[in-house]
Amino acid sequence: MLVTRRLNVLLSKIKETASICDRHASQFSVGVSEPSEPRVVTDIPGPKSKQLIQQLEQIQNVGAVHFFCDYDNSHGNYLADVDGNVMLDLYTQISSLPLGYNHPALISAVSKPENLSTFVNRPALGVYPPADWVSRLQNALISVSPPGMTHVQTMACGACSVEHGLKAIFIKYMSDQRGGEAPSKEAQESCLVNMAPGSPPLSILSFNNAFHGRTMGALACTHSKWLHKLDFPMPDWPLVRFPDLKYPLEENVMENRAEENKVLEEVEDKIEEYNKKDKPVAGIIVEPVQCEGGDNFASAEFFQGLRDITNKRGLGYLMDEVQTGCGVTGKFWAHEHFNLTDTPDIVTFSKKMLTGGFYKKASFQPKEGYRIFNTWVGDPSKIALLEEVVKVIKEDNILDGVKSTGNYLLSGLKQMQAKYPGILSKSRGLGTLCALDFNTAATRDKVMADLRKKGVHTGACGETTLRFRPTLLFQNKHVDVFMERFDDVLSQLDK
Ligand code: PSZ
Repeated sequence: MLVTRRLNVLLSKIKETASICDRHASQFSVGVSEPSEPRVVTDIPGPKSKQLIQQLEQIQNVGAVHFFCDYDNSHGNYLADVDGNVMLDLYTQISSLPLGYNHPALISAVSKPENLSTFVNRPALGVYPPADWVSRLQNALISVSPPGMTHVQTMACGACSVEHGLKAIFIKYMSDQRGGEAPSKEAQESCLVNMAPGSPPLSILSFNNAFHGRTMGALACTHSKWLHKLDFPMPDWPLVRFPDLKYPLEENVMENRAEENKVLEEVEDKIEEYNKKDKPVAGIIVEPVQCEGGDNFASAEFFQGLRDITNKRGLGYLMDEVQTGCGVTGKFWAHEHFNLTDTPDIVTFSKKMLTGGFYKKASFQPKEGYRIFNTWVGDPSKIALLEEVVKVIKEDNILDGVKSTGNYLLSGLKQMQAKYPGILSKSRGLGTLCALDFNTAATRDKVMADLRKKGVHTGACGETTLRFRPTLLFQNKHVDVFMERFDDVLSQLDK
């Protein structure tokens, strides 16, 4: 009853906001009502946020808390805080909001009586799935699976998905080594004490500046910031530099191709080196665009090169789409832009997909049950929400909107770069996954702080990069709100 009452309050608030909100002609219909511009009434964090931060500090470290939010009063692309400030949100909960705040389709899914038991009962899905589990998986996940991928496994978070994706690669590698035979008694016993042959000294190749999560296996493949890694023992796994490309990509094709070919050679050399020192490489993990590490792009040819190397050597190829998936690049999966001749073996997802998990080729499906497993293996209530997200994406042609807004955003960034050449460089992007670099980290941070004062919330990545991670419902009118304030802030920098 309490839930229903709260929902009703939320619904009526949303209707109320809808009636007072600006409804001027929009570029494409997104079914949400939201303010027409930011509103800043206090410092951010304001007094209420500061008080709550102090209280939280009694319980937790608050070093990462920016401000406290008022989610009831956040709508679409606009995030409200507890002090009554309303910000255009270009960072969206670390890139994890597909349809913005309080989207009517999601509110309606939560309010439907037939969904009640899905939200109330959290089953151990691997052993006791509900009757509608198969159809929900089909609607929410299989209907948007990357081309050629038929199997999917749900999980909790991004790191958890990477962790289990890596395990699927190790299982496949060792199963191939055994020629499909069952593991020996010696293997079964030795793995219990972390010894070979049951615990083989295999490795995974990853790239510098990569981010794949913070659990121990995923962290071994993460190389973006020392804060993530310090103090943790890590396996000796091969690391290769990610191509360092020149932007704009379309004007530096030959030079970039040479750089990527060099890196592909380094990948082959590194695999040989680790095979020789008896730490055979079982697979390669890579992001289609390196996000946390600085929005670093590489070409379709580079990712095809990695596919060729892994296929030639019988290694697994994990494409980590935790941050790039769910349509943000204008295609549902970023690696679809690469037109690979053969799909990756594993594709991990989380963030905008609302549930974690990974797609896998049928050949990467373990034979035995309980090999890729934990208590919940995901959460059906997240799948119920994802089902709605996927429906909205398809019915409202959201990906066309992402492409057109992305083009508009990138051309705006290029104009800004031309206007402030001493400060801005390397405007780049695919869909609305856009970024640009600053001359120094200090300037970037100052611009972000000044933008916040004008009610625009942004995110950083890499050393000097400002990145854009808006919702899929981000439109030209939101770009205009941002650009006006961005220009203002940049023009004031030297004054
Ligand atoms: O500081 C952090 O822990 C952050 S900030 C952004 C992320 C994590 N991104 C998460 C992420 C990712 O971008 C990619 C490509 N792979 C895996 C992950 C891990 O996802 P979570 O955070 O859900 O474990």
